[in-house]
Amino acid sequence: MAGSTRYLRYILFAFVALVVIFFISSSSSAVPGADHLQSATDLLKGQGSLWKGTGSSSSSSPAADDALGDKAASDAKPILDSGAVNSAVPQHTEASSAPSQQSSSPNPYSGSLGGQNVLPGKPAPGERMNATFVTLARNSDVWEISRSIRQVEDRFNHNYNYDWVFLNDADFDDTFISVTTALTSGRTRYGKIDSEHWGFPSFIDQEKAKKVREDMHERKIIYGDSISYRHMCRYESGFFFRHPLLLEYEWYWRVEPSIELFCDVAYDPFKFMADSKKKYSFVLSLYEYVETIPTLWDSVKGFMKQHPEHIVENNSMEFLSDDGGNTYNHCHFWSNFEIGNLNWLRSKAYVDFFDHLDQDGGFFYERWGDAPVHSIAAGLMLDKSEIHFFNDIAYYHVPFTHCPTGEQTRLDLKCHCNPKDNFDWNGYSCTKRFFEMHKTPMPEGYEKEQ
Ligand SMILES: Nc1nc2c(ncn2[C@@H]2O[C@H](COP(=O)(O)OP(=O)(O)O)[C@@H](O)[C@H]2O)c(=O)[nH]1
Ligand SMILES: [Mg+2]
Repeated sequence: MAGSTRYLRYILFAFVALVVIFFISSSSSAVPGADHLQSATDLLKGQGSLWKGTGSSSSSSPAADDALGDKAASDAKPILDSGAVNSAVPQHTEASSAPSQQSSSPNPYSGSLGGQNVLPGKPAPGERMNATFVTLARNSDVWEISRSIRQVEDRFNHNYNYDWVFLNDADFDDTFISVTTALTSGRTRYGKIDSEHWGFPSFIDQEKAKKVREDMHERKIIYGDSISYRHMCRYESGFFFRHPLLLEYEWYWRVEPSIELFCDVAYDPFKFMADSKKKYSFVLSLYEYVETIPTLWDSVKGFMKQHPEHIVENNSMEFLSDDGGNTYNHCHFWSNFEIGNLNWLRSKAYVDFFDHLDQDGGFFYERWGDAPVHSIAAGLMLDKSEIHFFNDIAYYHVPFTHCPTGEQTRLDLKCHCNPKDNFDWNGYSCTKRFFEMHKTPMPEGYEKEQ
């Protein structure tokens, strides 16, 4: 009897245990959030179908498909199916982020700027000048010019959104166009150079020009043997401002590949130029490599004789010559940076000047650079008050740096250049002469940088 009672007790205990287990499992759906709980297998399956749509490695792995045991997963589209990614994202967001409905850090700029390329920052108030950046470049310059654009945009143009005109003697390719368009905040425009403006003029003696290149090659003169470099110098000297795309603008800012801007540009230099009646500007000046321009000054003197009407009275001859114009001291403004007035370059005076030099053939029989050509033109045909030195635009083009003189300026403009690298007060710079000519005091702190 005792044995059967014990059996009965065991049966009763087992029955109660079954009832309790049943009760717990059926009531678990009432646990808050239980609808969203997934087993590890469910989670893996979910991720598997997401991976399926976004990468080739998982979809090409039969082992992974088998492990998931999910037909739908193995049927998913192979690669880069953005629909699959996007449709999965909201589920994930819903499931995990109810509290983030109250966003703790709204983007203050969203919706306020319109254009998709606009970098964070409010557009600066005020009018815009009829101005553009201009870059002459080859397709192969794309990554070097990208670095320059990013710096110009970060330090200045994301607040101003000026246009950017790119010029090339060949067609720009898709990569160049898409990368540069993505980096700029203003309109980008791409122009091909007319072959008439990029080539040998008919009056050039090809044999003579070839001999010059061979000779310069032997003498190891930089770019001495290059034909394309000569076309580039001639184009920048006499034609870029006449390109149909540039005819629409009054002001330009030239930007070359691989330059750096070290400080914020906290105002609109185009507007500054217009308001203060400037026509040409520079940040670095230096002495030209004599071997590249042995007869340039002879040609300039010929022009002065032929066109005395173009030489202004209050000119900068003192900057260009130490003997009243008899000889050239080789000082020039470095033209890889320029902010200037296109109407001045398109004026009869400048075009007469360029034509005169061009006829003398020195772009091909020597290796005249656009920097001395622009500088001499500005020095003789602009009033000296129309040429501006931008101390506050900090700039680098290999191998020289202009880092603003004056500690407070550098701090105010968040500069990241080392003032010790500033070239301005070095013996090879002509900037001191520019200050002496204007009889203006050197910027504060210049002695410490000599
Ligand atoms: N389209 C084109 N641009 C050129 C050519 N050669 C030079 N450039 C551009 O002209 C400018 C000056 O050339 P760069 O190589 O920087 O000369 P450097 O600064 O004097 O050493 C740069 O903006 C170059 O991208 C060329 O053959 N074709
Ligand atoms: Mg350059």
